[in-house]
Amino acid sequence: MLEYSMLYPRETVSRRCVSMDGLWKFQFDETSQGVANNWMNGLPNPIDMPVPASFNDFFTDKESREYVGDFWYETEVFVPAEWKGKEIAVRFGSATHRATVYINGVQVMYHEGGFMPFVAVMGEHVRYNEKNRISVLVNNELTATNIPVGETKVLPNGKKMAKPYFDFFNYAGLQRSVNLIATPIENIKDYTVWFELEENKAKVNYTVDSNTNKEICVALYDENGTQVATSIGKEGVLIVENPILWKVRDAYLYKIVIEIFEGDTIIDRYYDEIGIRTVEVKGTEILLNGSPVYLKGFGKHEDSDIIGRGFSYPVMKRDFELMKWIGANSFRTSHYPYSEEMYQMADREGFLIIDEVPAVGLFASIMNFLEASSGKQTAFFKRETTPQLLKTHLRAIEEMITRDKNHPCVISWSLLNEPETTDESAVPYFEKVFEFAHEIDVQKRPRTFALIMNSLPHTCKCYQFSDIISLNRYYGWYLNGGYEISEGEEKFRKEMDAWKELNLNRPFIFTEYGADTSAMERKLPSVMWSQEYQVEYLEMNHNVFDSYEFVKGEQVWNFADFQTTEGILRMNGNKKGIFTRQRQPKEAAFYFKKRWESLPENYKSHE
Ligand code: GCB
Repeated sequence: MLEYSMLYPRETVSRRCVSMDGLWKFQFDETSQGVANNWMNGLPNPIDMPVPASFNDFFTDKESREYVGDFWYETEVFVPAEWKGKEIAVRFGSATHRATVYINGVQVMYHEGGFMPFVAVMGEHVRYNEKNRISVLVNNELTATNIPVGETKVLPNGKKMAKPYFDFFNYAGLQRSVNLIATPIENIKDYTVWFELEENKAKVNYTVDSNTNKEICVALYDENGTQVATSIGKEGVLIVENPILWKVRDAYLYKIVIEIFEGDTIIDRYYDEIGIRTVEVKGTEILLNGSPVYLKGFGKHEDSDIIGRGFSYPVMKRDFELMKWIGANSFRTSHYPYSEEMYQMADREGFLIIDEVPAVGLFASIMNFLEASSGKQTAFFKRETTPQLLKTHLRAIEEMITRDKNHPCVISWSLLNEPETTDESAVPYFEKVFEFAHEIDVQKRPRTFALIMNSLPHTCKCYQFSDIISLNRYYGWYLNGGYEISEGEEKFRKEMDAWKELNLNRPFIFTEYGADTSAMERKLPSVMWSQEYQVEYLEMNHNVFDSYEFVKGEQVWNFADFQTTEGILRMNGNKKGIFTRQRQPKEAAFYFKKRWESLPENYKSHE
């Protein structure tokens, strides 16, 4: 079990939560002398920096935007004396990719992994009725033993540069909200729910993790605020008569309230929203509450103008409105777990999420998206860094599942994106990763990973670990694009026939397929990069998908254009978006709207 609570911060009768979002102080620490020079007691020459946001795109000079290394954030926060007797902490939604936190100059926390919340407990270092200095030393270097995987190159001029083995800009900083929280000393650390559906009845099984032996009460309320079930104890069952189930694009949420009591006194109270639903894979079907569902949607990114990977309620709202407009029902959090607010909105809107751990770049190439089609091998899992990488990876899985396990929207765990699977050395690694996820997820959600182009039926050594086979395929783009697309289609069908031949009796979904498209280019007849070609490419792909009964979902790459590192294959970013980076539709968006609105939610089911 993780040593700190991952619970989303909330205010209740026993808990306090104050937003620390706003303008912080910020300073680059190019020579990593900040600690030696006592920067935790005050930055010598700071500038203003908004939180939450990536620091990169505010700058007008390239050295700052591309900066790799150590950098500092600092702010002050007032802690009222009324909070005496509580545990006071600063909760970071994330710090990319690693952070050391100092409270009034004293180091209290180190956290690795750029996409997960962590809590820095102020403990004895807190000063009541005063402002407290919070300093964070962040580092954004890419390494062989952290995920996402990449390298840090030192240029002849001494500047460090990010060399990602992945196709998105290495945005960094305090990209999610920061909160000051006060929690009772005896508190609720975590809770877990899982469901059994019976005729006109649901069993909501639960466990509560706390640091007390005092009485624990759990209650469930419907959307009208009516109490529908209660139970006492650290574990138990809440029986809901005539439950309203959480369904795809038709969400219903119950409020769960957990309390620690001493006699009549509430020691701690926490609440959350949960949806009653089951998810499983049976044969080639993905079943939600026992009903087959066909996934329609996107691979996404947390990416937008100016704020980079920073969380923004307005951008999130626009994205959900567009996904509803186009008739989507799902998305994958490619290539890292997203901010918690995204899952909360998906819970309310009834979207299905494939939740992905940041295990991207497990294929040692800066252009793996291209080189995978060429059959290149990099012996990735034979590197001496593999055991350490595995540890980091398992830890990231534990954090993701702990954080996201109670969301009804999360229907599957994606444990890797496009790893190298063509060598036997990948097998023991996969075994550990897949077993671990199964062991710690009480709901036993289906596990998957996204297969790169050269992970084919006869070359992939690892597909057997996947409960859902997820294919990233670019026939008609990286392979046989343009006028050669008919040959691409032939090769595509050949691959699909070979999968069919294997008779795996599992659902297949496409987690990626797409074509770079400039919103500025129109051309009749089409050429690659034009809006016309994007639609033709999609039509070809969908013809193939529609020919195979076992294909149970399509998540196009990508929801919107997004930033990448610069290079000859990317024109100011990846342009495979169905929407522009400003969230306006390309021609393909209207094509998708027509297709997805006409496909039933249970498309291709045997019902
Ligand atoms: C992939 C990667 C994704 C890239 C995409 C592309 O296979 O998973 O991160 O952005 O291809 O557009 O090349």
